[in-house]
Amino acid sequence: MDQKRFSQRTITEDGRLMLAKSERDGVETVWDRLEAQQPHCGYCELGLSCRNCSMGPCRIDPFGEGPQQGVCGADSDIIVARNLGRMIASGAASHSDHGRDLVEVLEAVADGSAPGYTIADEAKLRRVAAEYGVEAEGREAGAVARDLARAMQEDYGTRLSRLGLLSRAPEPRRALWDRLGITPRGIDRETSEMMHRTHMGVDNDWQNLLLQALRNALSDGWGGSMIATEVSDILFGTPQPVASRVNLGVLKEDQVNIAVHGHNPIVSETIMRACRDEALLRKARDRGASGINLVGLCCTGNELLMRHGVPMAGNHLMTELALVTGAMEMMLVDYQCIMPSLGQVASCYHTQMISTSDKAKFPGMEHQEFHSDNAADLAQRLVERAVDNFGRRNPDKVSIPSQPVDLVGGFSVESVLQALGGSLDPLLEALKSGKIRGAAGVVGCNNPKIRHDLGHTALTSRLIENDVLVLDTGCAAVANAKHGLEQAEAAERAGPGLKEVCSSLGIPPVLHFGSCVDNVRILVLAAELAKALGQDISALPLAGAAPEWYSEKAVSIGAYCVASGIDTVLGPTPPVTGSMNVTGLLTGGLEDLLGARFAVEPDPEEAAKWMLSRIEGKRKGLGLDGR
Ligand code: SF4
Ligand code: MSK
Repeated sequence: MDQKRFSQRTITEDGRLMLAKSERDGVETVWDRLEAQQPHCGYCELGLSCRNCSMGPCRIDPFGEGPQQGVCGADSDIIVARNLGRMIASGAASHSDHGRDLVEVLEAVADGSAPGYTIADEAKLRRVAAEYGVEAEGREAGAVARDLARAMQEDYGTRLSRLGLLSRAPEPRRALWDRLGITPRGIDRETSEMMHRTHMGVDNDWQNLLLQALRNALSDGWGGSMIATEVSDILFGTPQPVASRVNLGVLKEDQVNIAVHGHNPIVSETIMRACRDEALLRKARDRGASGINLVGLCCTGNELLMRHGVPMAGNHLMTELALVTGAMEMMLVDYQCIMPSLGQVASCYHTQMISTSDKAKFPGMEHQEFHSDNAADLAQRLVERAVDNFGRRNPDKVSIPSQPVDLVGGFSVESVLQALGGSLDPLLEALKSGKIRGAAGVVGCNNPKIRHDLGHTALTSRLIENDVLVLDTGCAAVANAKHGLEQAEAAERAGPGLKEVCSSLGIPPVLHFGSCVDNVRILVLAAELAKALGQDISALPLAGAAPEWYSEKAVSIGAYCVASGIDTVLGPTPPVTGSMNVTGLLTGGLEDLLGARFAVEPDPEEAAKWMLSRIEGKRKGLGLDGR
C-alpha cells in the first residue's frame, strides 16, 4: 500500500508509520476490516432493521416500494426510535456500571477490605457527602465514605424519585425536565425501563420512546458518569494541571513498556503504583532495561494522565498500532473500547495481553481478575512478569515512531476555579466582553470512517481561531494533544481575544478535561456558569461536538448534552435517517422543547461554522454583542 492510502486513513505521523509496519508484519487493522465490510447494510445504516423478536428480523423499505411495517406492525418511526433508545441504554449502562464499580471500591476502602486503595481527596469526599445529605462534620473519613457509598448505591436503585446530584443543575433546567417528564429517577431504572419499552408490544409511540431515551441519557450524565468522576476524584485525587507527553514516541526502546487500556482507573492506578516499586525497578535494571515505562491508551490512560501526568500512547484507532511497535511487554485492559482484535495483533509480537475484569474477557488474552482485595498484589505480580518479558522482545521487530508532543492536562472544575483565582468572574467577564465568544466541548472517539484525528483537530483549530475556548475529553483530547493544541504556546493559534485570556492565565486554549465519564465536568461547569448568570444552560454560548464518534456511550453523551441545553453536532451520521419524524425532532423540534438540538455534519469545517453560528445566536439572545 502506498503512503497516500495511509495518509487517507490518518493525519498522524506515528499512525502512518505504524500502518506501513503493520502491512510489512502482515497485521490486519481496523481499517482493513472496515474495507472488508463494505458495503455496509443500508437498512442498518438508516436504522430501519429490527431484530427485537423472533417474528423478525424485519426491515422497512426506505423507497416505499417494499414493506413499510415489520411483522408486528412497527413502522419506520417506531423501529428507528426503538433502535436509538437501545443504543442510549447501552451507552448509559456502560458509564453507569463503571461508576458502580468505583462506588463498590469506595465502600471496600471504608470497610478496610481494599488494601491497595485509599481516599486521596478527603475534602472532596466531605463536599460530595454533604450534597447527598451525609453528615460529614467531625466524623472519620471512613465512616463518611461508607455512608456516601450507600447513598450513591441508592441512586442506582428505584426507591428514589430523582437522582442525588440533579441538584447541581440550574433550577430552570430541573423544572423543564419535570414538565417534560424526563427527570431521571434511578440510574438502573431508566436503562431497565428503556429496554422494557423497546420490547415488542410495549411503547409504540416514537415521541414517547425518544423522551424516555433522553431521560435514560440524563441518568447517565447527571447520575452514573457523574458518580464515576466524583468517586474517582475521591479515591485517586482531583486533577490539577500537570505536564505530560503524547503519541507512540512515549514508548521507550530501553525500558520495559507497559500499556493500560480501557476506562476504569481501579486497575490502572494499582499498575501505576507497581511500576514505581523500587524492587521491581531494580529487577528491570537487572534484566538490562533502564526502567519501567507505563503509558496509557484511551480513557484509562486519560485518567492516569489527568492525575499523575502518565504519558499517553494514543487514542482508540492507535490501540492496535501501539502493539505493532513491537516494543510493548504487556498490555492490561479493563473494559470498553477494547477491540477484540487486540489479542490477535499481539500474537505477532512478544506482548503479553491481560484482561482484568470479570465482565470483559477477550480472545487471545490471559485473564487475571482484579478485585479490591487482591489488586495491589496482583499488580505487583503482573508488572514483574512484564519485566521478565523484556528479554523476549525481538529487536528486529521494534520500531518506535515520532517524537512525543508536550501537553498540559489535569483540568477539572476545581482546578479551573483555582486558575481563575477562586471565582468564575474572570471567565464570565471574558465571555461578556466578547474576548471569549463562547465555550465548546469537543469529545468522543475515533471512527475509521473518518480520517483519523482530522475531525477533532480541524474542528478544534477553527473554534479557537474564532475565540471559542475548547474543553476536550476522551479520544478527542488525545488527538488535540498530539496536534500541539494543549500546550500554553497554542494560545498563539487562537483568535486575539482567547489568546489574550489564555496568555494572561498561562493556560492552553484547549483544556484537557479528562476521560469520557469526565464530560460531566463540562456539565457541572456549564451549570455553575448558568447559575452565576441567573440563566438556564440553554441560554449560554456553549456547544458540543463528537466529530469522530463510534460508540453507544457517545450517543448517550450527545443526548444528555442536548437534554441539558447544549447544542451538539455529530460527525458520523447516527442510524436514524430512516425516519423523517425522528430525524426532524432530533435536529429541529428538540429546540422548542429543550432549547438545544442535534446537528449532523461530517465535514469539520462545516461543523465549526454551525457551532459558531449557534454560539453567536446564544450571545445575541443574552444581549451580548453579536458578530
Ligand atoms: Fe419485526 Fe416487530 Fe419483531 Fe422487530 S419487534 S423483529 S419489527 S416483528
Ligand atoms: S475511549 S468511548 S473511543 S472517546 Fe473513552 Fe475513546 Fe470513545 Fe472509547
